Amino acid sequence: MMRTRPGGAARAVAGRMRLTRAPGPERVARYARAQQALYFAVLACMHSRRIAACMIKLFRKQGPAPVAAAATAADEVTEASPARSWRERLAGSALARGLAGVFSRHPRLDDDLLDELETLLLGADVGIAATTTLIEGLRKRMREREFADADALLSALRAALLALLQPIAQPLVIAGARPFVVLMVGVNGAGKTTTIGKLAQRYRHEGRSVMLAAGDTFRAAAVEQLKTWGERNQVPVIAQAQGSDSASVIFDALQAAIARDTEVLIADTAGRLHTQGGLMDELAKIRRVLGKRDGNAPHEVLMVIDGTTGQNAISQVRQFRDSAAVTGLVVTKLDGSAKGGVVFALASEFGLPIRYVGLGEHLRDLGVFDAAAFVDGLLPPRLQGTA
Ligand SMILES: Nc1nc2c(ncn2[C@@H]2O[C@H](COP(=O)(O)OP(=O)(O)OP(=O)(O)O)[C@@H](O)[C@H]2O)c(=O)[nH]1
Ligand SMILES: [Mg+2]
Repeated sequence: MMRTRPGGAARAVAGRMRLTRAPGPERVARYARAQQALYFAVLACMHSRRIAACMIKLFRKQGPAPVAAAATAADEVTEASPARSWRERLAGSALARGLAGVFSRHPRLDDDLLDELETLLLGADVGIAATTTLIEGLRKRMREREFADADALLSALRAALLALLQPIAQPLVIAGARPFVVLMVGVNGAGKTTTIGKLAQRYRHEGRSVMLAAGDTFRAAAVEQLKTWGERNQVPVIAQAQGSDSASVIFDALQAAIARDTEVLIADTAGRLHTQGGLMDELAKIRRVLGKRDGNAPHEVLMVIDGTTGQNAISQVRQFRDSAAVTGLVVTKLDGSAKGGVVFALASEFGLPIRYVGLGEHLRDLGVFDAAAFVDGLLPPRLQGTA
């Protein structure tokens, strides 16, 4: 356990700042680590010294960032394996692996267990606010001798994680409008178009009529990509040439969906950085244009978030929420190298519903977000269902 003494964090940083006389590449790596340590020492002033100590401990363990990402678990997802459990799919996440490690290294209830847990949650993108609430709650109850052993603490952790997620596990209900218009937004490569393909299949299986709008007119291959998903699901795709006005494509699709009495219209949009003001305004224009035909459209604005993004997801959601009036979230790629904790950070920060999660690249790899399945998929098996 890293006990905090006066000036302990500052001393740790100072130790990491001794950079002279190291060979070139090593010096660069040490400099990067020292910068990280310094950053978290500043955080220490802003928040609490104990959190900063955890951060420093974390980066000592991690060392420099790996140069290349490891292969994702999605590589294993095939037609033959559609029924893999949440646990199997989440097994690769840093949070699942870390939780298993912490509780096997600390079978006994003590401060070290809580300290390691705190370090793990911070490192797995759970975020400072949610981590502090979770750990302080558990620490208080431990001091009050509420837990008989580490298993009891694990049960309490499960309950606390569930309490954080349950309010935002609100499935998307397709009702109240026909066509029900879903507008997909998010940064580049988050998984919008793939998620549209998965949603189209899901809604088709529910017996609904579906239409897609190729509102990503920016990228040459985007229209073709959506048409491929349309063919696979046997749903029509309304598209225009690359470079045409996105709002007008989506408006045309709404007209067509009304004319054909289609139940669900899902509109793709080009990926954009949340910092690109002009492109964010385009989303507002799409909303305005749709509103001319149906004052309530879009009925759902789904923001797709790449689960491997880490804490940057928070600023992305903040910007999209304000510019595009996001009503629900989809977190993708939780099957791969995602740390997993970002789901808790999003829940604690925004309270926006998480509608679906992407658990692989296959059409069937989209789950309605289930708070209990998600938490149990991350926690060590011995705890499942005990809370
Ligand atoms: N492992 C995994 N990969 C995913 C998941 N969802 C999407 N992908 C992959 O992420 C990559 C990008 O997906 P797209 O659907 O093209 O992302 P996009 O947001 O439409 O990208 P742009 O149109 O460029 O903004 C593709 O290689 C997908 O196969 C998921 O849940 N798990
Ligand atoms: Mg796309």
